[in-house]
Amino acid sequence: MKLLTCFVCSFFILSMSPILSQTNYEESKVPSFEVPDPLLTFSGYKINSAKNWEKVRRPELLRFFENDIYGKIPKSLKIDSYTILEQDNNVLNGKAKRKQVELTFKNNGKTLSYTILLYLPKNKVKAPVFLGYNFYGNHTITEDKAVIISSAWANNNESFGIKNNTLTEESRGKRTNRWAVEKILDAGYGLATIYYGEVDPDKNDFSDGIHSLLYQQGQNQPKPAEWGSIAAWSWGMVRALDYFEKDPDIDASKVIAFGHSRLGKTSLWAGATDKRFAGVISNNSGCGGAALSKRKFGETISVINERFPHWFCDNFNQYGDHEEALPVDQHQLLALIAPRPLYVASAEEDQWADPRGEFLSAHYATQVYNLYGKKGIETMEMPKVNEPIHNTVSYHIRTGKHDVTDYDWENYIKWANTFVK
Ligand code: GTR
Repeated sequence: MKLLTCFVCSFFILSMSPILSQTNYEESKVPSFEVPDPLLTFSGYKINSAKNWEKVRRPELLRFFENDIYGKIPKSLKIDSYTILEQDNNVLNGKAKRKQVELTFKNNGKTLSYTILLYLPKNKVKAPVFLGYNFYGNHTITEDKAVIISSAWANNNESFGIKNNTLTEESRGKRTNRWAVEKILDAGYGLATIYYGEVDPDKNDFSDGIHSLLYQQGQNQPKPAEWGSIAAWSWGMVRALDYFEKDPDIDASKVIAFGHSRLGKTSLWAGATDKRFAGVISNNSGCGGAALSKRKFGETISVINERFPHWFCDNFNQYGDHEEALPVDQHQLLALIAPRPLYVASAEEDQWADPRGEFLSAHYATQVYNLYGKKGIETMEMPKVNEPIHNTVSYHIRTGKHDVTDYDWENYIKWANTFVK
């Protein structure tokens, strides 16, 4: 049965997608390419101070990523109201307070709500917080029976018991392995998580989610330079931060944006667009996240846009198989986070996300951190597996696959203790 499933699976993948079988996994086949200089403006002016970086270069790079990669948010929209749906000040064996807070947004006669699940260290007055989305609902990150199951659309997943695009009790606690809740609390941090599908369902359909609240009359999908889903999810993190500023239990000046994979692309974009995030973690974010696009190793722009046409703005399509035409690369996205602490993490078996491309990106972003007198990834030599480099810009590659593990969290906590707390 197992063999049969594997055979059927690989047959399906290969026959469905010739592009996947053409994926480059060989370093010798990485094309030679020029790494765009973060400190050289589009008009050829060399930046040599943090002041000029912020005044001239940072804004033009941000604009480029907005217009050509993730897409612009058409207009600002504030929280209409928030409701504490539930609170218990003595949970997880007396370790934590739990809150479930619903944020509501209104525009165009439409309403969107999403719920933040918060675990906060019980005896802390104002806690620093890790904020990150989850893939299958807040109730999957814990066995805690009180966590509300979202009624938002979800991708079907048999092993999680998700049928008819509906989340169920069956998946409660199924993702506890990815969320080191106790370790986070023991270190004096809170954890805030949101089911990403509540902000924008992860499908190529722009009739729902937050996009639909901000259309002009007659519009039913974003314009070519307007936001895709990654920008929408990032927006949701930014609005959560607005709420944190009102919550007396949270230190809103110490919120770290965390994300894995597509949600790592999301945490990077959130950190780039909102300087209030005190730090950013990219866990295995790969193509369109931390990895350099021009290396064409593992997932590429054309592949990601074909498989997930809704993630980026339509303007990004022009660079599929034309990476050389891109005047930027992802290290400049990382540089937009400077001088705030940044952690890029890879996994040895996650070649699809191009660990070396993620590492080099952190290295090339470092020159911007250096302008502020901060240390990053100064070397071009990749560290060995499980030998992290901890600086304001940190990096590790761990053994194992595309995932979030306790090892990752232990390192994020160590780094946060030194550079964020
Ligand atoms: C993959 C996608 C990656 C990554 C991943 C995930 O299929 O190709 O870019 O985002 O999904 O989010 O799990």
